[in-house]
Amino acid sequence: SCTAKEQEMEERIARHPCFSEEAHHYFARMHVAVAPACNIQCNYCNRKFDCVNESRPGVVSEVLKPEEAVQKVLVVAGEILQMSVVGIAGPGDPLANPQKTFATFKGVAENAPDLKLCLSTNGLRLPEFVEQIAALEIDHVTITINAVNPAIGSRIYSWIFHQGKKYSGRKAAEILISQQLKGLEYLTKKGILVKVNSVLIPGVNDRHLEEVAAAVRQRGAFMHNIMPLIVAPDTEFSRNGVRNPTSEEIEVIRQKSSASLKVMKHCRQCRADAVGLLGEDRSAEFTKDKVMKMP
Ligand code: CLF
Ligand code: SF4
Repeated sequence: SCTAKEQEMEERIARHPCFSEEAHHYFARMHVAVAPACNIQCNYCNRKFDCVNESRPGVVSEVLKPEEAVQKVLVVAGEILQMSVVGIAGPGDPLANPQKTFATFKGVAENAPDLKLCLSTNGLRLPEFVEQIAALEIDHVTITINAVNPAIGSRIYSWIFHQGKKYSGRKAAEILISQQLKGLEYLTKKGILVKVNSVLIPGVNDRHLEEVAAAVRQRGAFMHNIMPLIVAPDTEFSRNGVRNPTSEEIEVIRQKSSASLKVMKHCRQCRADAVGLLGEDRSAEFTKDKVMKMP
């Protein structure tokens, strides 16, 4: 049997390919890469490439201006009829580029009101922007939370840049974690669906992710997406011999997390300019060059 609340939830996610496993067979998403800057340094990130929070390392997306992004959305939505969601996930952190990010969402909402808006962030500036997110009716947000314990967080982040100051070590992790959890709580209080991404880092946070799952569940997170680390060259982790998790490790940790909340298993670690069904990459058909020439 299905309660009214469950049914309402099903309807809200029915056309979102990430929030609903069923939907990913029928509905497509596109990302617009309008956000180049980032305000933190993750030890798995090589700045030459897209933000790892929602993408595999080694991918370089072409940055667009907000008006170019809106034009691209209109072109792509005209070509790919299953398109249901427009996300901003990079190539840096969307909320470290708030003017660009919100101008893009606003432009999409005005010109293509049927498309859902989706935001993915490291969460550092999330509490500041919850009102704006709600006002634009962005109904799906992802926060990448790799730790809720600052001692573990200090092994994942080298520094953060917050309100005009740079912090490192434990203090940086403390501020970031507190902002992420506050942001999560504010969003869920407003009824916005929040997915939490965690990068599974063997020997660093593998045994801690169960605690992350419980902490985010308690604050109303809808779903947990445990993404395997893919060690990129020229990063803190590659220099320190951190390895990728095995598929058995991923399975075991997802299993543990599922005691707290729904676990996503169909993530494809998309690029910041991904276009199409999950697992299908049509970004090359819609480069800036091509899109600006289309009517
Ligand atoms: Fe994009 Fe992310 Fe929105 Fe999806 S992706 S901003 S929630 S529309 Fe999806 Fe891609 Fe995995 Fe992200 S498969 S990387 S979870
Ligand atoms: Fe890199 Fe993304 Fe982390 Fe910023 S939030 S340092 S872009 S992985």
